[in-house]
Amino acid sequence: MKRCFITGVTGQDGSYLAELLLDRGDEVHGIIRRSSSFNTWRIHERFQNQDGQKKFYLHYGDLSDGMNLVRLLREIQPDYIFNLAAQSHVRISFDIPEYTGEVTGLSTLRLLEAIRQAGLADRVRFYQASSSEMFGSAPPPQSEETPFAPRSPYACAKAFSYYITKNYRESYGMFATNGVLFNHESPRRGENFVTRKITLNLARIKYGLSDTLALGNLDARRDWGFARDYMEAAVLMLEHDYPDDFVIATGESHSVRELAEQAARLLDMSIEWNGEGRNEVGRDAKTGKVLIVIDPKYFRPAEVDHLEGDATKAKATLGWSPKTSFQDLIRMMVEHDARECSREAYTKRLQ
Ligand code: NAP
Ligand code: F7E
Repeated sequence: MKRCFITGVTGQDGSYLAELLLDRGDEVHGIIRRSSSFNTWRIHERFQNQDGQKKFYLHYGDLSDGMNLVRLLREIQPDYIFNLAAQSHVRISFDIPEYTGEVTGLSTLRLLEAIRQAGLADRVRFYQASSSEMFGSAPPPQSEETPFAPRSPYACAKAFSYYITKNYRESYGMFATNGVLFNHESPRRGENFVTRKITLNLARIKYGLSDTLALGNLDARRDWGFARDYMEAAVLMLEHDYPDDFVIATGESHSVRELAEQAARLLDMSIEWNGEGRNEVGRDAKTGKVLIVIDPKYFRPAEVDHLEGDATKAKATLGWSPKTSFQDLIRMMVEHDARECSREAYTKRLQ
């Protein structure tokens, strides 16, 4: 049984990771931020300690509060620390660059220092949620050998976190590992990331809950995997014999356009594209109704055109490989969102 400490436990990845660890019999401690509205919907229903079996504990905490982190680590004495907390939205990082640098970058250093001050540097195993965004404009396929070329405040902050993690490994001999994860998604994905935005809003259109979906760059390509598979990799990294840096990816990429077409097909709609650039629209081929429009507010000041990872090292060293195909991932997300929208539409009809 391992005692685990997770920052970002209320997020997509944190919820899958906590589930995986609890299912193995581990004890899980997560920090949550005080918020004026509930932010625990991804975890609450799932991990109540009702059966007396699951060892799941929440503590108030924020990555910007170093003293609290030291106190919590001293009290909890974790074996594993997973640093998943971040301002994780790339486009929004252009709106709040300083805050993103603080939380997504500097806070990793704060947490690593808290580990040292709590006297845990020699025994704790630390996982840093690094990102394929750090590769930015580097051509695919990207691997552990690819030089970083970050294209956003988010990516620059993640690059700082990557290097400081490596630095603490080299300077203090800490078991500090970077998981360089390519995009990973799920029905629990935040609604303003493009996969979930598409599956949810096309389902809303299908059930008459909204009219059109506004998107940005349709031609960006990403390597999309399933969040739960990627959290399995995070655990394998901390169970490995030595700390290292690993790329986690499916090795296959698709454009935003292909993603929209695939999600529409699963909802019995077929998209036909007309026009160019900002005037391009996606119509339902059967009815001619406009389903997708372009809104320049979703363009980024600097775009990352093509991410496609090479996870050969993780496969060879950790024995990890993705279990879920792109098609199955999108089907899982569409089915989830269609179910929710059908329920909402039914309730509305009754009112
Ligand atoms: P997410 O859903 O946006 O979750 C982010 C988590 O961080 C939430 O629990 C959030 O808490 C917490 N958080 C934000 N600011 C915080 C602060 N100041 N103090 C404490 N907690 C804070 O992100 P995700 O998709 O699960 O990703 C997990 C991590 O992996 C992130 O670091 C992300 O940058 C990185 N990553 C993600 C991907 C991906 O494709 N998903 C790929 C590579 C790397 P609230 O609920 O209170 O907001
Ligand atoms: O955008 C394009 C957009 O916001 C993907 C985070 O988890 O993965 C994620 O970052 C692509 C981009 O993810 C819309 O321009 C088009 O090219 O879903 P996204 P991301 O920026 O790749 C990395 C690995 C992380 O580490 C991050 O934390 O889709 N796109 N139209 C759009 N994107 C959004 N969000 N909304 C649109 O309307």
